[in-house]
Amino acid sequence: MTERIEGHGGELALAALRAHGVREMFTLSGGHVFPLYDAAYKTDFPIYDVRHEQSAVFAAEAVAKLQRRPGLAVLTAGPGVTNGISGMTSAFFNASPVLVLGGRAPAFRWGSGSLQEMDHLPLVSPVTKHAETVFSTDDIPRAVGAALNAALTPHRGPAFLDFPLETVFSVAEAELPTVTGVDPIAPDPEEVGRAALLIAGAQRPVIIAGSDVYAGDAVAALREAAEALQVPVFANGMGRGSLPPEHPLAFAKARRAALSGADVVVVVGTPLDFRLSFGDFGDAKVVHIVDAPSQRATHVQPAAAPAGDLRLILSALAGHSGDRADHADWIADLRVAEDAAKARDAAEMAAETDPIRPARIYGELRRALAPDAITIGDGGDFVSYAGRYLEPAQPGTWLDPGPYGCLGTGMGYAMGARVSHPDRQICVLMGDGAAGFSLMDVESLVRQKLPVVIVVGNNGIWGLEKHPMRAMYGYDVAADLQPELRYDTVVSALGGAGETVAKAADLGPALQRAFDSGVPYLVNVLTDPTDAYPRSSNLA
Ligand SMILES: Cc1ncc(C[n+]2csc(CCOP(=O)(O)OP(=O)(O)O)c2C)c(N)n1
Ligand SMILES: [Mg+2]
Repeated sequence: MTERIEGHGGELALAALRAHGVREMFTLSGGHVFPLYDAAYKTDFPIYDVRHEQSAVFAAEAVAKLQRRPGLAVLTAGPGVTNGISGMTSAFFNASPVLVLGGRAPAFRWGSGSLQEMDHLPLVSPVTKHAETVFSTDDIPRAVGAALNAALTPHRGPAFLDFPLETVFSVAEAELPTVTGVDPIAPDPEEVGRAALLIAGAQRPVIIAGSDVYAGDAVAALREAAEALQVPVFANGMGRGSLPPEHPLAFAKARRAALSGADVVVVVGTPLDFRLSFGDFGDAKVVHIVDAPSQRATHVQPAAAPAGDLRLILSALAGHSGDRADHADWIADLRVAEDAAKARDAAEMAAETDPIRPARIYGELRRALAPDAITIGDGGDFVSYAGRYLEPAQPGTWLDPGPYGCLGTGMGYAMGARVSHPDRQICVLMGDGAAGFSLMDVESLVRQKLPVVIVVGNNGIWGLEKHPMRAMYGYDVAADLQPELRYDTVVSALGGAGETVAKAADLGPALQRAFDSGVPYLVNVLTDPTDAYPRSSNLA
């Protein structure tokens, strides 16, 4: 059954978007996309606007990541689209189903030099799963459906459409295709069986669960597989919190001991990239479980690499009926390492130093954050500390920029998180350098009544660059920021509120005021500039 509808291009697009479960748009104004606004305005479809297009795409990405449904950004022709490219690229690296709709100069006088005339496709094609210019008004619903289908099909990712001016302003009648949903990709049962045998036969297996476990709604299946096969679980990205921290198989700190001691490393739903030493775990065999065949690594030869729906694969592992080696001693050894590391961390998180070290901020935050709070990291060292000290209690509550590592996600992700979860705590952890990319969007948050708490780790430097540069060259350049800058008064000037904290004892009350304030509130914490995150590689 198909439904026929009539309207201008914006109305046809919006009808198709709604049918596919899109519930809001993030945008920055431009005449080329007015019909999309007109359609939204007339049907009470929420519009959130920002001060830089990259925040619109990051906001859409946060919706996609947190809610596992498509997020939508609408960008005007030319500079609107080019400003969104870092956001699209991040979504591409993060496998986030984001749809970007772009305006486009009129097709009928293409080449004559219209305002903002630019062919976006060669720029966006390498970082999207589907990129298309829609030349005919009645073709818009089909194109929207095709783009969203591509975005939602594992391995997920962004899609892009642009509409020449006359396409989106003209009126047409079109068919609204019925939404069928995305079929799960069936894994090869032999490959799954091979993986199950390897894990069950291992003496010291480890699972590392990544973002696609959450994106693929496979959290419960992961837990069943881990419990059935008795395998310790570590997590990264959106996979963090997949097992509650108190679960006997949940680990976070003993990662080095686990990876150096393991004989089988099972990596689920995340690439074998720099975060996982490129899949090189010494003598350990690697089982790489991915959500689509395209995600099999080409630079390593895993012992097994099942590809397909992660729920199906993990449920099959959970159902493994053959023998299983006893992993109790291995789990107990890791628990000893985990507890020792936890005790070290606890001491650092309680340390009363002057100036404040980042660890203490996280010690205080852990007390202030509810289990379902959304935490967002945007920065260098300060965010590495967040990854180390914060322990997400639930999956889908931790947003980092992902492997593309783009600074500037902060306010966009915060907007998308607030829209997704109106009643939860939203807390952005920002380096002072990172703050420069998106802080102006506090104005958008204030104006649209979207309160969030921003905690700035203000060390007055681009810390993650300054320390390695000094280590490498003995000097550093282009790595300093204004010391003790009052980022809190920037937020106050934009209509929010905030305060500067210089003493560890003042942190707790400041965070309390921030979460109670009901407005965008920035806690500007002056931190120790000599404190460098300990890392093995100097290049990040
Ligand atoms: C868009 C972008 N530009 C530059 C970088 C390189 N970079 C990574 S971390 C970092 C320093 C971040 O400094 P800050 O936000 O102050 O955090 P800190 O390391 O000082 O805690 C830089 C410049 C990047 N990842 N992304
Ligand atoms: Mg800094």
